[in-house]
Formats: sequence, structure tokens, C-alpha cells
Amino acid sequence: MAYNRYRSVASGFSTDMNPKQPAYTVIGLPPTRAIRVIWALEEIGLDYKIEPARPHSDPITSVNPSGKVPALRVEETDGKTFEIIDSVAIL
Ligand SMILES: N[C@@H](CCC(=O)N[C@@H](CS)C(=O)NCC(=O)O)C(=O)O
Repeated sequence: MAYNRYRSVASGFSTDMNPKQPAYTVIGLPPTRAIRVIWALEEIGLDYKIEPARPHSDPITSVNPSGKVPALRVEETDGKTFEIIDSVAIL
């Protein structure tokens, strides 16, 4: 827990210091490579939502034409939204 707290502060994501944080949504079912992203977010201690999309379903093909999961949607505090595809790129 202390290690996660250190990492949160070091990366500027401390809830205490910066109450306005980006919102994260993992697009993909957990029993896929989406679990890598979920695991990382848990380790870092960031809040997130899961959009349980199957490969090649509309929610994922709208952000990744290959239809592969996962993707991570980031909603920045200024309202800008973007998606990162591929678990390795997200991590
Ligand atoms: N290199 C990609 C691979 C993603 C991937 O192959 N995901 C599988 C689920 S674990 C998938 O969507 N398969 C559907 C397909 O290959 O069409 C990553 O790490 O995100």
C-alpha cells in the first residue's frame, strides 16, 4: 500500500493533492488481455470503469478497427477524450 501511495504521488495522481483526475475506462472483458490493464490500474490505485466489450463488438471496433481488446479510454480533466489500444501500449 505504501508503495502504491508513493507511486501515485510521484506520478502526480495523488487524490489528496489533485482531486481532479482523468477518468479511465477499460474497454474489454476481464478474462482477456484487458486483465493486464485492470491489474495495472489496481496496482497504481487509480479509479476506473470497465466497459465489458467482446472482441469485434461495436464498442471496441469503434476505437480499434482490428476488433482486438483491450483499449483504454482516457477522459482528461479539460474534457478531451482519447483511446489507447493494445495492452502493451497502455502499460
Ligand atoms: N497485442 C494485443 C493483442 C490483443 C488481443 O489479441 N486480444 C485478444 C483477446 S485476449 C483479442 O481481442 N482477440 C480477437 C482477435 O484476435 O481477433 C494486446 O496486447 O492488446
